[in-house]
Amino acid sequence: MDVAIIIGSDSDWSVMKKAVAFLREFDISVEVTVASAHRTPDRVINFIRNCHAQDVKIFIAAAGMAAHLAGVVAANTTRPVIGVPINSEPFKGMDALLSTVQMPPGIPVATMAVNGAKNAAIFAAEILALQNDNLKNKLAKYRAEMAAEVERKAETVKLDFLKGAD
Ligand code: RP5
Repeated sequence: MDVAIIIGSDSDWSVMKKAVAFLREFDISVEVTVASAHRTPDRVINFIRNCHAQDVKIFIAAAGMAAHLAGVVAANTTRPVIGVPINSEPFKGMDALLSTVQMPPGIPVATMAVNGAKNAAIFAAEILALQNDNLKNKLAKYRAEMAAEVERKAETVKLDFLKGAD
């Protein structure tokens, strides 16, 4: 197994399924579970142990509010942990962002943007690509397609601009 995703609640799934979609598109093996650092701390630890047994290479941990899930995952593995703060009321994800990104020295979490599920998957792919040329080529193609899309958008806006559209 390449990547394990831990979400703090099923309410995080609608955001995090975008990470799963990207990883599957790139043929990266992934599994997902719900485990909460504060509601089910033993479940988090047991899942991480099980992932180690399956040689999971990267963890992605996503939680909202001040749940500290990614930090707890990072405390229990030396494999890379990517954190995704989830947007929620009343602080719009700022609480989750700070609880994920502001890890004290010694136990790092690579923190993405609030709701940054897709970038978490891309970042995981980039780490795996260090030892996988096929994946490296796929990522290069993905970037080239994004660049081509910007060129198409630029052309569309330019044509509209020249027509004097408001
Ligand atoms: C966090 O609390 C979860 O990650 C979720 O984002 C948030 C709210 O959880 P639910 O009340 O929706 O289960 O632990």
